[in-house]
Amino acid sequence: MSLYERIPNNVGLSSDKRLLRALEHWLPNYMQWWSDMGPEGFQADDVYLRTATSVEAGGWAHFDYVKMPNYRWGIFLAPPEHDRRVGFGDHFGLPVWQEVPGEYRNMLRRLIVTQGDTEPASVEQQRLLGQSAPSLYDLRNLFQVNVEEGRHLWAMVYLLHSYFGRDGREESEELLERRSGSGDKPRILEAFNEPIEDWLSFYMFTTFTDRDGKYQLLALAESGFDPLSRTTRFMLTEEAHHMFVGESGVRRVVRRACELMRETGDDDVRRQGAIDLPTIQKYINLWFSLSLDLFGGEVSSNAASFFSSGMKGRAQEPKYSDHVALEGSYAVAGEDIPLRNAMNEVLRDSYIEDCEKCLERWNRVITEHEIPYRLSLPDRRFHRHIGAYAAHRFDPAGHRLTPEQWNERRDEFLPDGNDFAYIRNLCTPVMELGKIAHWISKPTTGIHGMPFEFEYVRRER
Ligand code: BYC
Repeated sequence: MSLYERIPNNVGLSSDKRLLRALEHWLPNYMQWWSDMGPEGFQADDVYLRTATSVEAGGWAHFDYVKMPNYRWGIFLAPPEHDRRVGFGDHFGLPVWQEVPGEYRNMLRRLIVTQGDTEPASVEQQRLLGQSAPSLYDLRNLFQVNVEEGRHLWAMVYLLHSYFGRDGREESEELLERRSGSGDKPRILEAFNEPIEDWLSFYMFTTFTDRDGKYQLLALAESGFDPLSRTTRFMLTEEAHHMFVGESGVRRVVRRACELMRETGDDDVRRQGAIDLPTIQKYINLWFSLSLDLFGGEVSSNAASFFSSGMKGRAQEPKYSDHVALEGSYAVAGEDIPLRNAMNEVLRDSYIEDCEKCLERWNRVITEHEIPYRLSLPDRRFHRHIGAYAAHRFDPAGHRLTPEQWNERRDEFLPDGNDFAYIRNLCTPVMELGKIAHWISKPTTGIHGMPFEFEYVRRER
């Protein structure tokens, strides 16, 4: 089968000789990377996966068993919009670009590379998790997320190969060379160098870090560079499932804790082999704060340039009334900042609002069990490493602490070595059909109309 027949696409791959040549070179390296850094120990198994085969709203995905190395990673752009215009910034109202505008080439390449870098990074972070999955259903969801992150890398590599010539090809190779957590060639953004060694971390990551993905993709979907906008719009369709995996995963852990608290009358569910609510809170503190850093500095001239050039907007830009943003200001860390310089903070605010809704849904489970406890998001100042709050220490309520106070109290706020070890020990694999680990409740429905008891992963025998 020729290359273009193996790659589902709606970008006219069969007649795009330049792209085909670039992909022919890149694909073997990608497959090598997947074999080295993709999920370890499951490559020969049949996994019930969703594959994107078109961009039709009703039927874009196909579900079937596939071995992960045979997954058909494809290239899809959302359909073009007739007479689309730049929606914000200095070029507001002019026709969108179909080719890279020369004066913004470096900026655009950097945005695409930063976005692209996160995709393989997350696969690397999650590489060993399959070996401790709480059920076949969860195992399948992990692999679904992994193959789609692989496809999102393809989406960015498509842009680099098609629009950036030789340096695009070089960047595409480097995307396969950096490694999450590596000392000499780490991934670009910090949260993507953090280890994910247990399933609570995985659910937190897919809740909070994938949700940063959603907001960054929404902002890029507004781009005046039309191929970037169309690519990211389709990526958002897949991203929704990743956040579902995270949010419902945490909800099931919370539910299990609550059930055991009610059944036994004992608040310390660690004694029953489950995860207690205060530990869940510490994980929220960790992953929410790491994900807030991904929005960059509160005051950023880079963000102002992304906006003025029309390359990166705000999430759902049409809902704002002023798309030029030359006059407004935004309150940041107690000061009024020219609006364009505050675009990272504007996006972060939309994100925080969305995260709050997630917390409400988790708290509803606790309330249903009549347990007097509430999970909450820490203050935005807490545990930050990027931006205005990075230089100081704050508690989760946002009160400033001295370095000594922080050192003394750090383990109240964030998981410590014992917490991680406890959770890791709980995560022993459960691979029997229809079975689930003791520390998490079953999902209410399965995948694609299948029951929980479905054989989502057929282990190689
Ligand atoms: N870590 O002006 P500043 C996803 C750097 S997740 C390390 O404050 P700027 C996914 C910055 O590069 C979404 N470095 O921020 C989720 C700059 O460096 P230079 C990924 C950082 O430039 C789960 C300096 O600090 N997509 O899709 O506005 C699974 C000053 O920067 C960090 C995107 O991020 C950090 N956290 O950057 C799979 C969209 N933050 O110039 C996938 C593309 C900042 O001094 N990226 N720096 O060398 C962007 O739009 C922007 O680059 C940022 C903010 C949002 C990252």
